Amino acid sequence: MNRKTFLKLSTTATAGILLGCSPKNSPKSSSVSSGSTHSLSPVEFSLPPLPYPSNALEPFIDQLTMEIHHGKHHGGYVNNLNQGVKADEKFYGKELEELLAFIEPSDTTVRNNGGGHYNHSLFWKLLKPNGGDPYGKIADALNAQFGSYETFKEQFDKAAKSVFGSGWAWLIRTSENKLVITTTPNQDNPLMKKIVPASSQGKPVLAIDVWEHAYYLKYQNRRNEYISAFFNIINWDEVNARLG
Ligand code: MN3
Repeated sequence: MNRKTFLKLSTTATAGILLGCSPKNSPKSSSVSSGSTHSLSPVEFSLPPLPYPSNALEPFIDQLTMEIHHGKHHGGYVNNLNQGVKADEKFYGKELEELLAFIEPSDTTVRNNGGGHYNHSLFWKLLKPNGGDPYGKIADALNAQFGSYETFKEQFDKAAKSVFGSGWAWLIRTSENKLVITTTPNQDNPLMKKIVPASSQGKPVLAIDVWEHAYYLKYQNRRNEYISAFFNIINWDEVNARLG
């Protein structure tokens, strides 16, 4: 049998099977299929307000940076995400975390902007004025995993400095319940199971945005000073809540 005949036969066979099923299953399968196509609509994402005034993190992060970062950058990710989701039915009905686990590397718009929306929504909550040193569950966990808070700080600081160009440094809780420091490029994050390596996958517990837009107005090229400042404004209540 040549290739053309084979293709023709297999097409006919498939069509025959489908047709053969159709009289018996038609009402049920057609209602299931129309249900899954038409009952889902694109989820509309929105920009969450900052959980504190835009000048609350001064002098570590300045007011203008917060306003542009939140209103323009994060706002832009939300708008572009909504456009990207509307453009393809495969994204319909999916909440944000589900969407991040679902996307493939080639889903560029949803990857960049869905990541941008998730990462920034989390980042605002992870910050607060006068954060101080860790306490409670996270203090114990950091001591157990890294030896001391100081050692954790050194390693997290080093990871954040090591990101080349734009990206994020993370503390994640892995499926084996370990705390691990990792980094991702651009707006990728540890929930993107089909995109980031297994070693970067887990539940985000702490994160720092090291894109230049997060610090350039105040710190210019001095990323290391911005990273040092970050440790003064960590919301350990939120970190403890995320440890679960
Ligand atoms: Mn940012």
